[in-house]
Amino acid sequence: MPRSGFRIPVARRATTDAAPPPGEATSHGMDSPTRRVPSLGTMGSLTAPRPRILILGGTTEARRLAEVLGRDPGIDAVLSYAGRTESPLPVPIPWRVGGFGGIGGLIDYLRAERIDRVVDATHPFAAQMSAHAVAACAAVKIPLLALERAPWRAGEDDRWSEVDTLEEAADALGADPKRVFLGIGRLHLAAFARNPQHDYLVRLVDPLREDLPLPRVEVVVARGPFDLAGDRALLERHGTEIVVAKNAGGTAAVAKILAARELALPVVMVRRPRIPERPSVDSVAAVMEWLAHDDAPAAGAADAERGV
Ligand code: 3Y8
Ligand code: NAP
Repeated sequence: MPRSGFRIPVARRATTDAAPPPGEATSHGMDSPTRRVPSLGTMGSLTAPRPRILILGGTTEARRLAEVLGRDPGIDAVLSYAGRTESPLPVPIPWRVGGFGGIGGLIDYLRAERIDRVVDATHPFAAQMSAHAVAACAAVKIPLLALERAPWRAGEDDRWSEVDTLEEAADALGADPKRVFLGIGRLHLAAFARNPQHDYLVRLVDPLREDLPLPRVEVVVARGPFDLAGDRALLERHGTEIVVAKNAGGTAAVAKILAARELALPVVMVRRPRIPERPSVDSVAAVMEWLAHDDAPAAGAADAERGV
């Protein structure tokens, strides 16, 4: 078992409130007007130009960063969603939804919006977006910093088997029919169609818009963050015998792992995909520290690049 990473709190024997603290998704950011702007350019500025930051979002950490930046008049920031869900939660800074159009599209966006720095606060499994950010920031010569949480690591009471892909996770379920909780979302459910004999419980952010490739499936529609009591009740109600999860890290999705531990259920844990090297931190405070210093590499090249 890997020794690094975020140690999942070991709950006391009795069911405790060891569930992760509720996420901040419902914090004051929720009541801010939705401000989807196509361009930071409309922000304008009567004073010296403020640094322009692109946050690649879609996680609790990205939200927390947006909430801090929303209170900082000295920085222009925009948060970006891919548009994977029907109604992404608003954040208290300008935000955009949709892909950029590959690495080239991201380069064009960075130049057109005169972005000075990028914070990649996407999910550890959003490997393509992160790889594109590395390539585009190198091409435009602007600093990139990743904000990412440490991976979970198993405790002595955990019964994990680790795999590298969703396909391997499907194979790890074995042939005998089982009751399986797939806590992996929607995008990779097709990998489990090879094992139709199991009774699946899946949890989706949005109601179903198409048939799932699984003949025996129950769907729960819920957006995290999740808590231990809720996930334990869900697994007990379903009679889950095995849990499949991605090693997302953080607190918002750990409840199913803690519930599996309490119920002594095996977990098939999908390791994180590889992401190209880039500087990274694991806290909003560290990002703010990085933003406060202009010694990040290549800013000068970026100016030359933009002919300013
Ligand atoms: C669109 C933005 C916030 C961020 C909240 C975090 C926590 C709750 C837990 C389970 C696991 C899963 C899934 C999950 C969690 C946070 C975070 C997180 C896991 C939203 C969001 C977007 C997405 C995309 C969505 C994926 C799916 C994955 C559901 C918003 C709610 C399973 C990841 O239907 C789909 O297409 C869903 C796609 C990528 C993975 C998959 O393969 O299906 N997230 N999730 C983002 C965008 O468009 O850019 O709608 O508001 C964000 C969050 N989901 O603002 O507080 O920080 O991780 N997201 C996993 O961990 O395996 C649920 O059910 O136990
Ligand atoms: P991915 O596979 O790494 O990226 C696929 C493509 O989606 C990217 O090349 C890009 O399209 C677009 N994209 C991804 N993230 C984007 C963003 N934040 N803003 C604009 N475009 C984005 O991504 P993914 O795994 O599908 O994740 C999509 C989003 O869901 C991300 O915001 C991520 O943080 C969030 N999320 C993902 C997971 C997960 O399990 N994968 C979990 C929680 C949250 P172009 O090439 O056209 O630019």
